[in-house]
Amino acid sequence: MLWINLTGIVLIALIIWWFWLYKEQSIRIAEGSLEILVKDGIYQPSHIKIRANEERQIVFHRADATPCAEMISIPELDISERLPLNKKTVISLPGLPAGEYAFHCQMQMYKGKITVQ
Ligand SMILES: [Cu+2]
Repeated sequence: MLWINLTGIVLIALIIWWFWLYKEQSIRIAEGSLEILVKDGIYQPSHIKIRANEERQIVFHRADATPCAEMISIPELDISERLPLNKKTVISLPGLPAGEYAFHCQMQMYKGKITVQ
C-alpha cells in the first residue's frame, strides 16, 4: 500500500515537472530574429515572447513535407505566407502592442503563439 502511494506521488511529481518544463520552453526574442523549426506537427519553439513596439523577425524553417505545414498565418496581423519545403522564410513583425497573437497552419494543426509584453 505504501509502495503504491509512493508511486503515485512520484507520478504526480513527474507530471508537475513535465508541465513546468513545458511552460519554460517559451523563448524570448531579445533582439533581431529567431528561427522556428516546422517539423513533426509542432513549431519548435511554439511560444515566443517579444517586447512591445519593437520590430522582430521570425524565420520559419519548414522541414515537414506534408501539405499541412505549407502555410503559416497570424490572423490578427493579416499575415499569411507559404513556406517552401526545406527553406527558410522570414516573417517580419512590426512593433506590436502588448497581447497574445496566435499563429498556425491553415488547418490549425500546427499551433504557436507570440506573447508581446
Ligand atoms: Cu496544418
